[in-house]
Amino acid sequence: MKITMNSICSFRLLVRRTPIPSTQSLTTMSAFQEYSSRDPENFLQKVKDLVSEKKLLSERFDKGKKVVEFAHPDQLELKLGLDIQPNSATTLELEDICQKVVKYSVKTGAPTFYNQLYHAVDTYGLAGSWLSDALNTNNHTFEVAPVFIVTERSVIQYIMNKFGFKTGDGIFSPGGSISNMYGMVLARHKRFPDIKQRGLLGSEKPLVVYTSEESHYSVVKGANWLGLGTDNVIKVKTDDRGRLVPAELERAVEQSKCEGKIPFFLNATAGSTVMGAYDDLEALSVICQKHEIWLHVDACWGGSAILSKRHRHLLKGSDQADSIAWNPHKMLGAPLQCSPFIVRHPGLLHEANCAAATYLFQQDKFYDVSYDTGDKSVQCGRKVDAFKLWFMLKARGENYFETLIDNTFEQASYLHKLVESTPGFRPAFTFGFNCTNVCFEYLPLRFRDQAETSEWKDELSKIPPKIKETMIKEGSLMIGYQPLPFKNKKNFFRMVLHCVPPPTKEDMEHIVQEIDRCGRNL
Ligand code: ABU
Repeated sequence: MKITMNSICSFRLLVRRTPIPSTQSLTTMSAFQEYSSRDPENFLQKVKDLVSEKKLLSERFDKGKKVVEFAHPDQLELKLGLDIQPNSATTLELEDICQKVVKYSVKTGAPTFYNQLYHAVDTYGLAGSWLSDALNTNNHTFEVAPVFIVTERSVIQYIMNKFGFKTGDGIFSPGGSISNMYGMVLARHKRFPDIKQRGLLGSEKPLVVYTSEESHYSVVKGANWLGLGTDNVIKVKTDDRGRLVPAELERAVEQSKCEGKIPFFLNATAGSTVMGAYDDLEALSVICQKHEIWLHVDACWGGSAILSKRHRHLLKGSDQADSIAWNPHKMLGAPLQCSPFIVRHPGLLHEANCAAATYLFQQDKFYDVSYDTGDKSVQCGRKVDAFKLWFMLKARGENYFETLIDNTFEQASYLHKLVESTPGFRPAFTFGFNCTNVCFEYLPLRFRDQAETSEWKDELSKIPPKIKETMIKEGSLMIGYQPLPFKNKKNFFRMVLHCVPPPTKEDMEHIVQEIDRCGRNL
């Protein structure tokens, strides 16, 4: 029986009015007794204790523990007991499930997890996340989310200042891919406001999007979702560091114009997914202004450098961008998801997205309705993502994050040097590293001092997946690998360094030793 407030009320009425319970009411009664005998608050405390006991939080994670207890999907399905029964599970069963969830989940707080562009969570960020989750608020109007609405406004203003926007607006979106899509929608609305109402049908000339060959795949997805067509995404060539070549952009734009198309959107990247490339925003902004193209910066990965005096030069020219996407849930360790999107044009976010729901955004409310920010969003239901970022920035202070970011870049440099100097290792690219991604190749003994023929390359390409399989099955290290066809590269490793937990020289040395241990005799 599904327990709802209605069924509980019916049960209460039943108890008052029916002296001898029927079979049906007995079932209801036992379900209700089970329901009311539960102590969910105590259960929450148990979950918190489990998090502490298993040392899941980054600052205290035991380095010797496995990063993952790997089980194949079919094994895991059996272990977890995923079937939903008519009757409730007991508290003991639930505790067992929680233990298994922790056991079989990847420990992203381990100093052996470098698989993705996210890592461990900042503990104060997590506190902010738990608090906002517990208050279960929808971040659309001031009347239901007063604290979170003002927090979002304030932290958006803070981020705009950091990236050099003197005016503008912003919103937290559900991930970088959606932020990049926000950029496209705003670009289109600014130039062709009629499309909002009339749609794309009847537009004779295709709108063209430009992005580097090294950029994130969400740009292609966005072009699909917005009806622009993936054929109208032009992947512009990059240089040896993975940066979009401005002259190639200019050439591509001229070409589109000759074909009768309308260049309207450039996605520049600040910290690309694999090579960590930072496009030259100053040079690109000049081209964009000349051709009336919106300059959006996907700074989801590399944007955190803005908090470091030593590294913020990588984002020089960000003040010229029309919009910027940044994911503090990546390098900075804010809880997933945390994706602020900012735009330099005040009012545009609302204008492009508003649909004026009369049941939410009444204009005759008694308070300043400019604080009802929900109509700027494509979502109606929107989680509170700003608060956890604001809370961790408040708790830690800017100097703390600056120190962490500088350390992360220093450790990336140290790892790059290790890769250059350790037998069997070599950088994947001659330029070194851009952001805190360190790309390298590993050669088992039998590959060393051999002619590097295409057969040799094909064979070497099989090594990263094999090493990775061993490491995952042993739970010793998680690090990514990939080919990069447009750079004529077969599989190589990509190490991604983050701020939390702060990587150390010892961690970097462990990575090299572990790969060598698993791979030297392959
Ligand atoms: N949003 C990009 C994530 C891809 C990666 O972690 O490699």
